Amino acid sequence: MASKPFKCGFVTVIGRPNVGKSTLINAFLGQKISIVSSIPQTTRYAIKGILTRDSYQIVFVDTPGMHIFKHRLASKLNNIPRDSLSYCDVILYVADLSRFPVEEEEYILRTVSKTGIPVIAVLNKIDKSKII
Ligand SMILES: Nc1nc2c(ncn2[C@@H]2O[C@H](COP(=O)(O)OP(=O)(O)O)[C@@H](O)[C@H]2O)c(=O)[nH]1
Ligand SMILES: [Mg+2]
Repeated sequence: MASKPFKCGFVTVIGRPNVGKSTLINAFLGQKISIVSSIPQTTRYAIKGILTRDSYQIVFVDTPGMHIFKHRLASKLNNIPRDSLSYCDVILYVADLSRFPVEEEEYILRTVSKTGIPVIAVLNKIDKSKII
């Protein structure tokens, strides 16, 4: 009997600070690999979590939130998600429905769409949604 082909890929999780990216990755992995905090910019590096199953392996890349920067550190933090996009197979774009979209949303979507990489939109915090 032919065995299933083993698949492997990188998934970069991107979005504004505090939308729930780290929470989502921790939920996928069933363990806390990434800091979850209500304080924006807690994830300062691209943290990778690997989910391994019989027929696939997914490397989730958690990134600092992307935003329009007002100071130097924040500007550097934008480089991390941007670099993570250069090697991933799928992008998970996380939107926080408890807040109304702002300029940053457009900035991130513009960055993401330029890559040509398939994007899955995750509508998060629907429990506190102001939109749907
Ligand atoms: N109400 C609500 N809060 C959430 C949800 N997902 C994450 N959070 C909270 O949002 C805050 C930011 O989460 P975090 O994963 O650190 O966001 P990140 O900055 O995008 O990685 C934390 O206080 C989480 O507990 C959700 O679906 N609903
Ligand atoms: Mg985070």
